Amino acid sequence: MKKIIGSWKKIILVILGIIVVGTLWFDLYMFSPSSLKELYNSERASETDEDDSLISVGFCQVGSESVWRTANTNSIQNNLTEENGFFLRFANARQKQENQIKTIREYISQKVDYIVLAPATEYGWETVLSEAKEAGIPVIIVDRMVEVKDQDLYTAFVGTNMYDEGRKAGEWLEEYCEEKNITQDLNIVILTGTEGSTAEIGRTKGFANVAKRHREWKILESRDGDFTTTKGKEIMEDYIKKYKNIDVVISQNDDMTFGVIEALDEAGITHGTNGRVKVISYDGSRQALRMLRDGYINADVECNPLQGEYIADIIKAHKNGEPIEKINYIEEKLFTIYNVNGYISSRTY
Ligand code: GYE
Repeated sequence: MKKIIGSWKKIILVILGIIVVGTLWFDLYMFSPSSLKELYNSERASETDEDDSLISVGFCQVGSESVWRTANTNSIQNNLTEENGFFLRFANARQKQENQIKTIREYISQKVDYIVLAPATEYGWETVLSEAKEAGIPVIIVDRMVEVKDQDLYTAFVGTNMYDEGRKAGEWLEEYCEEKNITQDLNIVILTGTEGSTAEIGRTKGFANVAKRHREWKILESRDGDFTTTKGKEIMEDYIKKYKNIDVVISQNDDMTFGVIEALDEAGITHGTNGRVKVISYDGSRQALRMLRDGYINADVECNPLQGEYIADIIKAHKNGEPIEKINYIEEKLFTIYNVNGYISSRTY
């Protein structure tokens, strides 16, 4: 028994010894002049891993909710590169304005040269944009707009005209009805994008303005699908249960449309060129254009996500003191079965 206790004591002593020596060695290593130097250098590196000759840009993206959004992010990241004279910081706000506001404040404290903001919604930007203005940091608004009293809170806007996109969808339906001699009542359901975003506001207003001319167009319901396939499908399933005679579905982006189509297919309802339900979509992604070509979608209003090159040019021009336009709209098309073939193979997203 005594022997066993004796060897336990030895083992404990050895372990304690190892701990003491280990701690001493660790302290000596960590706080030796060379380790301290390394620590200091790595912190410095993250502060200054940008070259002073580069234009530093903090980009605040809405999220990654759609094919369109991914293409938009890629376009900006591929154009605001170091080879092109930029040092780009990127933040994904996961669809939340509060995250965007936090990121803008971080960019201000990091003293970036420019802030690029794709605002989730139109309202609620006055305070944080005033902070950027006070810090002397020009803000370029991209994709969606901000609703602010003082237009000097941003330097320029690069994006698309969402009101026009809505109008184009309405005019397509108008022409389609004329062409097919459809004069009876049309039951329409709408899936809108993120509430309060320019994409939702513009597309809704633009379409409504055309719809005003047609008393026979009955908008049964309009619901927020947040631009995602999952919500698009959920809403369409509800619409199918609720309304027996849907003639037209308007879905404010392709991702929701993919969900709409799944729901229609599962319910055995035909759609598209020769189908029962006419489908109008927005964005013009490659997958949607293929569906249009194959007759599952009737019309797709293009929204161009390839904005990186324009943004890079505007920032450079502004930096060089050249005059720039305040509002810069990118041109876009309307795709139908008649013209879609020419565009699919060159589509990168
Ligand atoms: O249509 C949608 C995306 O703001 C134009 O946002 C953009 C819209 C686009 O998520 O797919």
